[in-house]
Amino acid sequence: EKQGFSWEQYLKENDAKAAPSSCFKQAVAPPLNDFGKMMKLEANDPRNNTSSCIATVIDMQGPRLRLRLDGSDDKNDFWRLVDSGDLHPVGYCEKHRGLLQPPLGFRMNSSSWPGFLQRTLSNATLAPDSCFKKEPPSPPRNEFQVGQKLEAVDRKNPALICPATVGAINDDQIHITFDGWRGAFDYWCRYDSRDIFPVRWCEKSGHPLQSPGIKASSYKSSKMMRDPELSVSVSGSAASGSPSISPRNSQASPLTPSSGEASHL
Ligand code: MLZ
Repeated sequence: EKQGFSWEQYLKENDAKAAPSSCFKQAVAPPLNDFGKMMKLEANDPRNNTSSCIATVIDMQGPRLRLRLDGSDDKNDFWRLVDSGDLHPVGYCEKHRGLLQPPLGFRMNSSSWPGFLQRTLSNATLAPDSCFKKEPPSPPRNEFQVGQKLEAVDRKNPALICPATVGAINDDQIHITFDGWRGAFDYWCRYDSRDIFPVRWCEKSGHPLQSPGIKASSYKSSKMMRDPELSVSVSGSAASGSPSISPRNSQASPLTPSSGEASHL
């Protein structure tokens, strides 16, 4: 976020280090986004990864595309980087002896698929080859260390990239913990996941970066004043020796009061 969040200040305040960019499977310079909205391409169905499908660019943020599979509903959109290895120009599947498949949950009956495919591709704007950037290589091994800061996709709100910390490491897996969010959004991923980025990637690529949630201590005081019920459960858990607040619905209880985020659900 332009006005608010500064990595420089944040790292200093938290006496923290950024994970070096050599840890990540991301291009040193973020790739350019040459796609346009409504362009069509081929992508694997995220819910059925062996299927190649036709996808439409619904939205874009920096080098990320919000994609919707043609014939699917609007509830299963997904995001991919323009240098993702599973995006291809229309025609790629056929050239590689494959058949384009209807997406999982195709809205019509399957006998109408060939006709649907033909209709969806006639008069479509196909993304030109030059839009597709080469996928960067994976670093040879997991070099992350616990405590390092990074930027990571919030997989529950995949339009968002947020400040995060490496919470744990297990072989090729790292645990992504979102700063200020008490664990509700955390996940494990491979060290070469495309959902994690070095500090300042958003700034460099023109992608918005969310601000971290606020610290549990300041959260308690501000939230307690507005929510007497929570204040009871806070003191209750403190009395029982529990180290953190345990709200009834952790997902609906962000640590942040930040106004701009309500619309992301
Ligand atoms: N509206 C959502 C946004 C959560 C974003 C958290 N990112 C780590 C919520 O408040 O649950």
